[in-house]
Amino acid sequence: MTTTKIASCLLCEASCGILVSDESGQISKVRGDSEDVMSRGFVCPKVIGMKDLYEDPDRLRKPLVRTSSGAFRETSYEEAERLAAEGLKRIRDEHGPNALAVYQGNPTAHNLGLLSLGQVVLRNLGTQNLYSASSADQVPQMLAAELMFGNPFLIPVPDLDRTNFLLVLGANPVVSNGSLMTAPDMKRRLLAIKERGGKVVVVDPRRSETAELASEHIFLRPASDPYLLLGLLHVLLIEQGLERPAEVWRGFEQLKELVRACSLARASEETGIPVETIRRLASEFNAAERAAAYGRVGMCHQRSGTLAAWLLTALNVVSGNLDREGGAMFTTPAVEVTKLAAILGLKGHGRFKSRVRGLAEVSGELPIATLADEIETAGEGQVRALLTVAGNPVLSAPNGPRLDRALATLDFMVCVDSYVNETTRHASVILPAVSPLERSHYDIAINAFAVRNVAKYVPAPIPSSGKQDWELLLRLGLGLRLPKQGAGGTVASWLYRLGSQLGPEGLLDVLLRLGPHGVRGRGLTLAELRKHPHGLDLGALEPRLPGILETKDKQAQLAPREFLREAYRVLAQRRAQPGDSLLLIGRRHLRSNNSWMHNSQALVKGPPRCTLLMHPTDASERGLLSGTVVEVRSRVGAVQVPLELSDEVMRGVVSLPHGFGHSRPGTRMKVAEAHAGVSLNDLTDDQELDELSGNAAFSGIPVSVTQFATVARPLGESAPAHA
Ligand SMILES: Nc1nc2c(c(=O)[nH]1)N[C@H]1C(S)=C(S)[C@@H](COP(=O)(O)OP(=O)(O)OC[C@H]3O[C@@H](n4cnc5c(=O)[nH]c(N)nc54)[C@H](O)[C@@H]3O)O[C@H]1N2
Ligand SMILES: Nc1nc2c(c(=O)[nH]1)N[C@H]1C(S)=C(S)[C@@H](COP(=O)(O)OP(=O)(O)OC[C@H]3O[C@@H](n4cnc5c(=O)[nH]c(N)nc54)[C@H](O)[C@@H]3O)O[C@H]1N2
Ligand code: SF4
Ligand SMILES: [Mo]
Repeated sequence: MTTTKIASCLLCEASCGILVSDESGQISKVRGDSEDVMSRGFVCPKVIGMKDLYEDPDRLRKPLVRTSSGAFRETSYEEAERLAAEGLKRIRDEHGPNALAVYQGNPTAHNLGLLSLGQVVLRNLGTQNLYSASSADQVPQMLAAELMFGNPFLIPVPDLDRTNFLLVLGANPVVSNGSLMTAPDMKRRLLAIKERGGKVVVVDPRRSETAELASEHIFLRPASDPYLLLGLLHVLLIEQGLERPAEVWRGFEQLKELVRACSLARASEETGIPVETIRRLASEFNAAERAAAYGRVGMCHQRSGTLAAWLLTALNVVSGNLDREGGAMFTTPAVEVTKLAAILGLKGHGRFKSRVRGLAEVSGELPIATLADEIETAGEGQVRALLTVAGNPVLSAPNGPRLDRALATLDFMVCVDSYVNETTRHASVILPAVSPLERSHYDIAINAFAVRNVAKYVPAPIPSSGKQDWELLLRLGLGLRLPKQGAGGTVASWLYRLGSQLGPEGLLDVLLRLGPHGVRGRGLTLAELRKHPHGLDLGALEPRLPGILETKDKQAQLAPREFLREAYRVLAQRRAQPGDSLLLIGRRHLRSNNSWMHNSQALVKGPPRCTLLMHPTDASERGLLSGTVVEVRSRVGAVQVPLELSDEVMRGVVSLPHGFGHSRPGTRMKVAEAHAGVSLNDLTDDQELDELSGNAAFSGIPVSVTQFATVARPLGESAPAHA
């Protein structure tokens, strides 16, 4: 008998609606749901991962504990949970709360239980050592939102379906399927801009898949985005003398003064973009009836990532495109993440600093780039135990090998994850996470960044035999005698008690009722939402200023003082001459997702993807041939990888995908190990940070590239049997 269940694909931010068919207990098919309120039947090739993850024989079904011989042994949930809680509690009792660190990975963002109860537990641990993938990702955008609008989650989203000009800086939505811009079927939506007479302009050191379909692609030197933005603002404010925007904006004169200090010649010199191109781009952007500038990880992964995120929003403001139809807008999500953030202590920055490097927290978290320092450096508050949830920092953090070595020295480590991977292989206890098909779902985070206001709840399409992440964390919390008064204060501990009574669904119901579409709006509840299994459309984005501002004076800040100070400091420096170095950037692939979807045969097949892309002229200058193995060396390490020549990267730039490097001993992912590749983060530098937010500055790492071997066989790939 076949039954078909409505669900959501939880593999990326697009959150496409899917239909899961089950034939006598076996998943027979996963396909797009044509009635889904947002995706209307669209799915990408990665969707097969939902089935493959469920069926993957390497996925952990039982908890693992490490025995005295060093090997893992399967055990019951009861024993694993007890050992995990005891181990963490012992460290906390002996060395204080800061001796226990937490790292949360990216899939947390797609997990109802982890985003509701999970956060409540983790924010109640009372440790300052909270880390997450955010500081390898979007924390510059959060800090810019915090200082401009008063809440880290007030990040404007391009009104993609109504804009006539989309300027894309450091994002590749055709491959990533959109990020902080949730909109399934990105290709169609981008092409639609061109079809309605508009323009898509992509600024990227690589002619990406998005650049290929754009109206125009402009190469820029890695990590020079703030200069391009200063240049664009210089054209608008100084050359064209644009007027002060609406009353709600403070700091217009200060912004103007700043951009005056950056001449177009300087902007051009830093970015490698001709002055005339900067001038034309500024004019076209400003002249467009509705325009939105959008930036993502390529914009954030740089030493001035926060400056770039701020100036990008400033460009939207001064051109009159912020908070208006077709521009960059704020959402009205059914669960108000801004309020949740406030309750959990996520509002604020610089309230405490990291022990070793003195790096400031943002939203209650410290930069992942400094976790290894905190583990390695002895003294009061040294990190001795780590809890990881849905993350693989050995592959995702800058200078992964150093963190890898540091993890091996921990007294105790608990991981909540589905695999024994490069990180969890160090665990004392692994608590298995069920596959995405075994979880109910509501997108607390993603809906807050969607190009339409939508809400959708789905029960788990496949009944689970394992425990949910949130249950595991709640049990750990109980073992640690929580709630104590955590970073979020008494409200967070109250929420802990409430949440543990209600569970994620109960908490979700409360949050929906308290949200803008709840008692204050159309009376949305979870019961009501359940009646719309394909999701509920809550309307297009609407202007929301000044009502949503959370700054002290209820005004929006166009030129926050901290940002100005940093911008002048940066302007006073000159670009270091790279000498013979090439600048390394990353890339993503449609059939891959960070480090953890390389264990699906269907998704890894095809030519090897972990190659170094280099411009043919740079290669011939170094006497390097396509298909041979080169050694790439940075300050922190070296890898050997096959070379692929292409003029899609600009001269002086090389690109390696992130998320590979599956050849470390002790992992249990057979398919991934056979397609190991090398880790980009064996080369990236834990000392290279965005000054303001502490975000990892992955983009533009200086490297040298030399011949390693003339054999074409990619290292890290299995040798052919006859070789
Ligand atoms: N050089 C470079 N480095 C980068 C990036 C880059 O572009 N360049 N990108 C950065 C970005 S944007 C990000 S977000 C990070 C990602 O970095 P991480 O979040 O640290 O790593 P992922 O590879 O996403 O690994 C996710 C882990 O979660 C597990 N998992 C999946 N679903 C669940 C679940 O529901 N519950 C639990 N408990 N576990 C689950 C998987 O098995 C996997 O081990 O990497 C960053 N690192
Ligand atoms: N298929 C797939 N989808 C994914 C993921 C995945 O791994 N695979 N990861 C998910 C995650 S965690 C995230 S955060 C999102 C990220 O979503 P995006 O930000 O759209 O992801 P990327 O493909 O990394 O795009 C970054 C772009 O920035 C460019 N770039 C690099 N350096 C610079 C620079 O200095 N300046 C400028 N202007 N551009 C630069 C790169 O060449 C690249 O094209 O994608 C999500 N979706
Ligand atoms: S774009 Fe692909 S991976 Fe992302 S949610 Fe949709 S089907 Fe899943
Ligand atoms: Mo990310």
